[in-house]
Amino acid sequence: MLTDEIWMQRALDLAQLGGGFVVPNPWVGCVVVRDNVLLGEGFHAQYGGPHAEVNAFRDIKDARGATAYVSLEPCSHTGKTPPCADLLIKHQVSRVVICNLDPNPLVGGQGVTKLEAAGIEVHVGVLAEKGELINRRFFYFHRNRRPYITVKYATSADQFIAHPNGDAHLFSNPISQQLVHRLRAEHQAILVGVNTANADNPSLTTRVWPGNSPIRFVLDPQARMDERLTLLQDEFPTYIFTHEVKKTEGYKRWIALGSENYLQKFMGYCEEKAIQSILIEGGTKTIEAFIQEIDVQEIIQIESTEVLGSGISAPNIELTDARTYQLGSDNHWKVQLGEENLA
Ligand code: AOF
Ligand code: ZN
Repeated sequence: MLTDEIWMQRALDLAQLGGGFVVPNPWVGCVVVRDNVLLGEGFHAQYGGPHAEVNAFRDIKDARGATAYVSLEPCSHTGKTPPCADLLIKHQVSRVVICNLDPNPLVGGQGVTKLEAAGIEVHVGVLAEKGELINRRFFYFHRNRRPYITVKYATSADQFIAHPNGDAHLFSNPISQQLVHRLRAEHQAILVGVNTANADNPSLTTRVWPGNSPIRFVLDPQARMDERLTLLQDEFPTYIFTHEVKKTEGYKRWIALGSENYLQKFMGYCEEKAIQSILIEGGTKTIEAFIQEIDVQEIIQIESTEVLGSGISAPNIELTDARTYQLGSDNHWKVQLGEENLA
């Protein structure tokens, strides 16, 4: 029904207003409509905060006989808030339209069962592909029980990522930089290798886009990180994955994985800790290792128009299916595999 799609689009638009504040929860929006009149709307605005349905119904006095459009199956579990399916039943809506079912085992179809048992008509799958796209990291994690991995790197036009001596070069412009920070806020963790950490002294936090900072991971098998680095000196947590070294100093933790199957063990650690998504920000060796040994779901290249002539080569990846966007006069943003979320 066309009306269903129009209202669901509204719910999806609202969902995305959760921006960089909801990870590792999904983006969820909800609109309540009766006789084509909008009675209320809301979205999940913050991790641990009220669910979309709670916000949508907050100011509604009478929703009897209304239709609730929810971009994700209403929850059936008592988590940080009571089950949203119960809230819809209490308000006596007569119909619930859902974009995607919730693969989270806590919910997994039971939201629908609960609603139907209460005599509410339930319709699933309106604009399902759009919902799948915006919450692709959440869905991937719950279906596969392993983190969704995005690789991101920035290059010159001649495909170098740094100067020959390893010194960093700023390829991004203010627009692509904002998008990078948006990506950081939308991933649960961010990862670099020790060479990038030592060469760039990055902080890996979210600054030029509103949102939370990801958990910071460094792959440092031989524990070679310079102790003066921001990653070791600031007040935020950093997890350093080594072969042998195991210790804790304040918010900094060194985790020993052994030298055999190191990357596999790292993934095992992430699965155990339920890390939903990881943004890999370099460098070339780390990115190539993930592409060769681990399944990567999304690749993003920022390509500058600048020519370096020589330097450290970019990862050897062919972006055959990439969508390309021009950002400003001197940057291209290429996205491959998972669809882009620039819309
Ligand atoms: C959300 N927002 O609007 C909906 C969610 O820890 P809790 O209690 O916040 O529950 C989180 C789970 O609830 C989440 O993983 C998803 O399965 C379900 N639905 N979550 O954060 C919402 N509707
Ligand atoms: Zn809920």
